[in-house]
Amino acid sequence: MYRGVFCLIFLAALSTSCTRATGPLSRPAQAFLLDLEYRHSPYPSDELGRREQQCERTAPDGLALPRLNTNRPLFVRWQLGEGSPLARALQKQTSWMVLDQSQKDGPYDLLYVDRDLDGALADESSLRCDAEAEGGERHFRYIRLAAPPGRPEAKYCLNVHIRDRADAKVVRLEAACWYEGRLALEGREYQCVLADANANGQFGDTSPNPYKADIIRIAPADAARRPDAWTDRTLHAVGRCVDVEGKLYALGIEPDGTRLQLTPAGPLPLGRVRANRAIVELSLAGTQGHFYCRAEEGVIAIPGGEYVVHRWCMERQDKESGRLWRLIGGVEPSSDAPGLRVLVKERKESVLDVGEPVLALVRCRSTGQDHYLEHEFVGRLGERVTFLVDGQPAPAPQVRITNADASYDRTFSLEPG
Ligand SMILES: [Ca+2]
Ligand SMILES: [Ca+2]
Repeated sequence: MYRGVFCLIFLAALSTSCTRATGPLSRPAQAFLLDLEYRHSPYPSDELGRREQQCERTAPDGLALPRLNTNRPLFVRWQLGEGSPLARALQKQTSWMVLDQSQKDGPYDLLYVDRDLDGALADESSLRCDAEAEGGERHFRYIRLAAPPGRPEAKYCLNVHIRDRADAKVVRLEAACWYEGRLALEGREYQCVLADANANGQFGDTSPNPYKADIIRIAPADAARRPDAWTDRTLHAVGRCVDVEGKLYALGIEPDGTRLQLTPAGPLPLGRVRANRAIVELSLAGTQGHFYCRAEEGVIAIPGGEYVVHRWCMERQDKESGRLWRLIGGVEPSSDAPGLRVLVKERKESVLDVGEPVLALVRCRSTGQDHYLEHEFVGRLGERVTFLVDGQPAPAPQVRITNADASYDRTFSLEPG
């Protein structure tokens, strides 16, 4: 089995530590404004993000509970952003959920959510999980919170997934809603999608760890709806600035997600990052923004700040065939270890040690008479690496297995999947 990883999306994380991108918007004369519309789906795109956290065994003081079947309920703390309309309606930043069992010693298949945002669970009816469990997870999808009277902005859609193992009771909270709209920007139309990737009910969060930030996609309106994750340059962890086709804009986002503002940024003081000479592109993300930079001789210029490496790309042309090989490394997101950090000082040069050598790892797993081979390419930081040839996935690697007297000699193709 070939365990290739073709996904470089930013996944949001355990912690809710984040900072706001902006306060309420004030409009400079040259700003581009966009009103965004609310969208929701029980099956949101992966890029909308999610966060994982442990369940808790005890209820907070004063939480009004429904009548539960189980005497071992699990509690889920949903930490909301300070500027979230949900927190304003609730008048506090923590909303609670409780998981129940319909049958003694059965799975946690019932969930109570404070859908009317009154701070109580006693008035809520139970939600039952989907019949199908996948990958050891049970799913409560499309939980729609009802905006209280007078607070139409306090609407939200949430998916809750529970991994219910003996050793771990973990929930994954996932925004099942987002905001989007069309933006005319200097003669061109763009599709904007704004996601609450850290699932805290608030839009426009930045973070030093971009995997805990929210996400914005600004793509030409005629671009593919789901671009290839390895080569996409339209998806950005939210930061102070956003790069739209080479031009920098200061980014403003209303915390309720309804409005976006882009203001042309003046010249920003830049620093340089020097990487391997074969690096042709570096993608770095931090509170300043998330930038996809073309490199010259392995060097990029980028606004000063602290960044996390999101992706790097090397290119090499086959002299005989003329085919262009691209080697792309993506740093896997993780909750508290976002990967390699690089500090960029204005008018100074930093060194970033990424690129070759790349290791081809093969693991063998046996279950009785069946043997499974898992393979992946890994960079020097442990990042996942993929190969493209003329823009297409490279042919699957092969493994030849033989024994001492060659009575067994077979070659396997390690296809993805
Ligand atoms: Ca309630
Ligand atoms: Ca958020």
